[in-house]
Amino acid sequence: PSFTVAIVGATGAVGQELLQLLHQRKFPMATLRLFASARSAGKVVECAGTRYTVEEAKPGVFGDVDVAFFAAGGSVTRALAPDAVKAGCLVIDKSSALRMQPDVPLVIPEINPEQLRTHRGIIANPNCSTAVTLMGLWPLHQAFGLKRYFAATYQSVSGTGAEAVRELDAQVHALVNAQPVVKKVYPYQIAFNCIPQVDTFGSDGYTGEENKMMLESRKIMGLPNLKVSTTCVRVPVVRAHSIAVNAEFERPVSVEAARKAIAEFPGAELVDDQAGRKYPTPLDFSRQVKCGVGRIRIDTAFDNGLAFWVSGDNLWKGAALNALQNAELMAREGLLKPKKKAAA
Ligand code: 11C
Repeated sequence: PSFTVAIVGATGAVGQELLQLLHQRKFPMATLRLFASARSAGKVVECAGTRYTVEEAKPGVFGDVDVAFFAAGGSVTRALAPDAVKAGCLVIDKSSALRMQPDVPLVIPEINPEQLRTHRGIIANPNCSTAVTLMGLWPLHQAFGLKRYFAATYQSVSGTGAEAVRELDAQVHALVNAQPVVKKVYPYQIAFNCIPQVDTFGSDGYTGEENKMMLESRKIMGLPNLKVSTTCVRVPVVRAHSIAVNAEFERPVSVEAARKAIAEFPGAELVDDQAGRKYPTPLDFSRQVKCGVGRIRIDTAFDNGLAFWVSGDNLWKGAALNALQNAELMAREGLLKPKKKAAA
């Protein structure tokens, strides 16, 4: 079957990636409609030789839509997702608004695809740092049984959005030309610096991003009591997040068995060769379907512990690609059905 597909937030960073990926991966589309705020309505966007006119996202537009990808932030999801669900449209949401709601499955298709069968109109997708971390952690959990993990993230500016990418670029240009640096998006200069704050602080001193990594890891892996402590850091990288992870397991570990588990996991690519100085970097794993895992070694501070490094595209596996993979799997398994029968 072919579907009537919508992207809500089509002009944003994640929406633009979705538009490309829907065409590149040949999602079966009868029609594609692009929605954004009233400000962007009327704008023409071209992709794969087709010109799309952006429409205003508002209640009442989802009548003929089979599946809508929401990539416009939490407030738009809260305002419009219930209307889409009422119209019988499946919502695949990239925002953080509904992820922790008990009746909303939060799905990485390589980890908990069975949850796709439990939806009530909305499927949530994880935060980008969580998604990339779990592409290394999940196969190791399968092999050894995860007990707890610590992590530090190295997050690219595209996670903040297109405006932050422009800010990094402008600051680099200013600095190499001995001109004053302008800061708007971040409170500190991001060029040639790193900022140990992603999102706002909670009363426990952890940031929203750090809290999401803990709560979303528990929900996706089905480990409600998992202990997690992370430090999330913004670095002057344009695209792809990296995470240094130290994890403790129930059962004895070995580097060899860990490498095998990673190599066999469909969401990861093992890049781990000390002699050849091979390990994943964000540049190498930008616009890649898999996340790269390397620097696997026995952790010296934990019993049954492993340390590793993972890099993955925050706009792909961390956002648009994961959302699309969920839709692809639902279409393949007959969980997504077109409202209109194709004309004979
Ligand atoms: C960042 N992880 O890199 C954020 C962006 O919960 O989906 C995505 C926020 C989210 O700043």
